[in-house]
Amino acid sequence: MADLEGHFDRTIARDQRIEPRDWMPDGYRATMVRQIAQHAHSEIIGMQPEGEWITRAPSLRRKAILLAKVQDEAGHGLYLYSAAETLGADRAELTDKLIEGRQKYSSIFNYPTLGYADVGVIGWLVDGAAICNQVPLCRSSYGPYARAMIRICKEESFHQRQGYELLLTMMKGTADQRAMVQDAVDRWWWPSLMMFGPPDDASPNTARSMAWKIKRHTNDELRQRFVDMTVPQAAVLGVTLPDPELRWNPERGHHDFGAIDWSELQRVISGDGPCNAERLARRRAAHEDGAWVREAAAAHARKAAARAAREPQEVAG
Ligand code: BYC
Repeated sequence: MADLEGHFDRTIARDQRIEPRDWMPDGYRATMVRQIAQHAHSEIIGMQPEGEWITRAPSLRRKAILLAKVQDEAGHGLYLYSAAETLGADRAELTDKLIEGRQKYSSIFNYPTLGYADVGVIGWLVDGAAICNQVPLCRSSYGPYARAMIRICKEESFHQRQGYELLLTMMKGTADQRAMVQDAVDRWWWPSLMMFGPPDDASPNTARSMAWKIKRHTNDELRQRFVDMTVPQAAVLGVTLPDPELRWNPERGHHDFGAIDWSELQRVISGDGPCNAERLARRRAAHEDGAWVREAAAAHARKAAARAAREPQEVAG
């Protein structure tokens, strides 16, 4: 046992990957399943806010782009559920936990998409925050998660650019279009900062996850990186970020920003955000509607297995 633990500690210390067959402490396995499952659920629930706009996209080009993006998110969910399965988690059980409200997903997807500019702002800010958070996870210590993250980040980067390009187009349009963009930025800015999680001094998991190199940066470090990255992009777009205290601090070499309303994050995480009930009801209905597909696939797999078991005997006979 001491040998196994020593091997695990040395693998982490050398910055090598922990793989599914390696011994790992129970706490490491539980943390990875928790984070990967929450991440997978976020991708799947995250299809809803933008998905609502597929039928209302203003042109065929915008519809094709949005469809591709939402499909990518389904794919991300599937890679991540597969990564959780390598840890012994059962995907059906994870789905049950999500639809019964026993496992979390990102707070950001509990806000409504009120106009088409929201699609652009989600791409710019939400996918931008996701990239900031996820690029370091490509170096996360658990191999299947880190590898899934490489592909996910490539696609998130395309998502971020499509959002920014959509907003640039709208900002070159009419005064009404510019007002729609500004309104969406005003509504999504603070929730985007909350995506990075509670402040470090109120984050129960960060220290352990940093020691295990699951997380490579703290929540506050990544939030700061996101603010620093986004301020110049807002200037190019010509939008105002809704924070009067936002300014460059030459001493810190970073932007200072105003206080985040952590009670709002707490409320949204605990199920009382503007769209929590709607998001879960929709997910639950989709799961129930899809029951016949799962049953048909399982019946087909049973028949194929029975046929494969019979065939060698038939050949022999
Ligand atoms: N929302 O100790 P902490 C996407 C929870 S999908 C909800 O700091 P940790 C996209 C946290 O889980 C983006 N819950 O935790 C998809 C923990 O819960 P437990 C999703 C949150 O894990 C479609 C508790 O609060 N990205 O990009 O060290 C379209 C205490 O927090 C949130 C990921 O999942 C939140 N915002 O750090 C477009 C990335 N924040 O202990 C885009 C992977 C915290 O009760 N995950 N909580 O279970 C991570 O990097 C980390 O898990 C977090 C939290 C930074 C999120």
